[in-house]
Amino acid sequence: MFCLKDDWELEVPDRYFTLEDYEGGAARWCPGCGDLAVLTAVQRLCRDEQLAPEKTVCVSGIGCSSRFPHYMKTYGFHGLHGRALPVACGVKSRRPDLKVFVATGDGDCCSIGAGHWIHAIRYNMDLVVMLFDNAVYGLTKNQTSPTSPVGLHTNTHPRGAWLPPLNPTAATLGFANVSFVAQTVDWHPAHLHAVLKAAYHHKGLSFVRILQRCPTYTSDVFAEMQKDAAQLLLLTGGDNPELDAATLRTFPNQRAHDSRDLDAARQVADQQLPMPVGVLYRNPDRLCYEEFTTVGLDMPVADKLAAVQREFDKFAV
Ligand SMILES: Cc1ncc(C[n+]2csc(CCOP(=O)(O)OP(=O)(O)O)c2C)c(N)n1
Ligand code: SF4
Repeated sequence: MFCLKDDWELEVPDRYFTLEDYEGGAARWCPGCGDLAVLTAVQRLCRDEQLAPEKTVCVSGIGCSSRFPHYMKTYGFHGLHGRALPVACGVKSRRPDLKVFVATGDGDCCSIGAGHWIHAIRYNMDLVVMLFDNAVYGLTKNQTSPTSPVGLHTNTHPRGAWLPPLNPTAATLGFANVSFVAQTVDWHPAHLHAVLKAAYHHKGLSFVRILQRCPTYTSDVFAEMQKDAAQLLLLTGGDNPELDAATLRTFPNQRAHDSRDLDAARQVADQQLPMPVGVLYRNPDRLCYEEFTTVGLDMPVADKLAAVQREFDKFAV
């Protein structure tokens, strides 16, 4: 047990957690917002994996999607815009026993938080990072984000966005020490749940881009994909989750994909139509930074004090 004194140890009886055990405050997202689907998927995952709520932490930055921790009855940290990842890394570096989920928007992660994004991928701590990509700044009411498509009319670009959008999966696959990259959509609950489950079981940072409906500001961006399943390409085989026959039938386009092949993953990530969904890349052998940051955490206090004293003694005059 980390950071708890022996006499604080709690007697916790065996419990079976139901969905209710993870339901926090009533969600205040707009009707039809894809964030609700992701919330439901994470609550189901926690229930399926029987994660103790007091051993689970949801961390976020600022944005509509970053309201996520309020709606989970777990520990939570609703932090500063762009700073979800350093907070999550901090939690993991001192409490590796906690299960940590990160909710971050395309503005939060790919704009103001981009520097932290690069280094969190490199640290590869055992986190599930969910990028809620609605292609816009939602909370601040409709500004262009790094993933907004060219031509999207926003308050900052009323005549349409000019710049080519950033591709979050392709970018992540270019960062050092990347270990897991997946893509899914909020409107396919079975696939969303299966991908989040695969992400949870991966040891290291699992980066999951979720194409997310924002009916208030970007209702057109994913509309065709929602109507026409042929605009999605289901990746199968390799480290992709096993899907049941009924779910498989909902994807007219499928392709076997070797998720251990980084070059193949980069090629798939560059593809826009049909949009690939599934595990693009997984490397279970990447180094995880918490293996270093947690060394000595379970040392008895007397040994820690003695070690500190030895260090001070080196400077004694
Ligand atoms: C340092 C700082 N800069 C700017 C803001 C204003 N702000 C709050 S949320 C946000 C963008 C939210 O967009 P995104 O991260 O994509 O999340 P969404 O609301 O779309 O889920 C901005 C610019 C802020 N709160 N703090
Ligand atoms: S503005 Fe968009 S992202 Fe924000 S709650 Fe409403 S629908 Fe969801």
